[in-house]
Amino acid sequence: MRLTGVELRQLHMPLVAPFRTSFGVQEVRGVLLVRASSAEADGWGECVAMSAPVYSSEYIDSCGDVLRRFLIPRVLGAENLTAVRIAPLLSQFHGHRMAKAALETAVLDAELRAAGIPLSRELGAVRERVACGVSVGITDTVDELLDVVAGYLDAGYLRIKLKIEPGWDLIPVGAVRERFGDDLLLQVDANTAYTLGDAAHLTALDQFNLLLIEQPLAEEDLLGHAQLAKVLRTPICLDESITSARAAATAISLGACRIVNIKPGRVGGLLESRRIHDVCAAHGVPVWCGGMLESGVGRAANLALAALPGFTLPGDTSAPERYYHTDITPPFRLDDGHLDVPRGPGIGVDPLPELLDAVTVSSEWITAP
Ligand code: NPQ
Ligand code: MG
Repeated sequence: MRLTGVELRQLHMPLVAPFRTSFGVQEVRGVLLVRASSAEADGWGECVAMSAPVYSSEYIDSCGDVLRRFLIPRVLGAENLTAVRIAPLLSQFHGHRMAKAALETAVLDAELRAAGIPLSRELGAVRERVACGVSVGITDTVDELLDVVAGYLDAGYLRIKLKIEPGWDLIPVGAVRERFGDDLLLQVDANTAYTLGDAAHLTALDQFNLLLIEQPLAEEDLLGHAQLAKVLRTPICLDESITSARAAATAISLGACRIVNIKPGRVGGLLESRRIHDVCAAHGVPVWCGGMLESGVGRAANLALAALPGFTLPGDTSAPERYYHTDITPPFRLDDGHLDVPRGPGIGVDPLPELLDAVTVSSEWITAP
């Protein structure tokens, strides 16, 4: 395949309700979509960076810039381009994994559409539907949290993840456990909000029989997580820290985590995600698919990945109405707590032009000189 051009399209998607985490409140999702065009087929990739560098160092405009100036020009010239050649072609450029992931996914989608192969089959999926959990933001009161959780359980979600931070942890988590009982699959996500000095405090979470605590400490602090793991009974799961298969291998060897959250954007793409899945499987470490408030384009790719055998815990692959009034693809529907893995070629869904145009704020094409 040879690319004829790449489109960078910025979307503005209002959230159904503000989403509060330890790093701030989001009311709108800015989305950067990448479309890879070739004579055979077009493919789509969603860049999961946020508008500001508060989850990781990347943000939408940094991704647009590096894609436009460095990444896209490097792949536009390439003959016999395939998705597996993207990472080697881009390896001279450090970091910028979310930007690289979006470009790789767009090329992989185009390649698979041209060949008529579903992404799930290409990755090695063993499931036709995926068990879904939901991530619940910080609320103003515990009563409000209990109402929100009740609503998601009514909708069928199979696992609840509560966002926590210092000052919003033991009381809300205890209240949810108390109200919904011991059988509820419950976990928490701190998005790096604690320090090792909080270790004694965090051990009080052990009484709530959580599935896991996600990323309590800083992104770079693998040793700190390993020390924390010595005093916590609750398994530590890493999100922000796992930036590659090598990082996963290091974290597991150090005893910094017993579970891994895989997000293709954070690790540089679906192919690196599969390598992380394989490293974890070899160590007996369960994985689950994270979420970044994706539109239907990113969600479709996540579902294909989450259908791999090592994804044994419900992911943050929620239905679109959790976040949006209208999505840009035909809607995925939660059925008995599960979403179907798309069956069509590539990511298996197409953005609907009218819906896409309605939320598009800008578009530019980058073509070969
Ligand atoms: C996490 N996701 O696991 C993230 C972080 C996150 C579903 O909890 C706008 C865009 C708001 C991306 C809030 C979930 C976000 C975002 C949180 C990502 O850590
Ligand atoms: Mg997380």
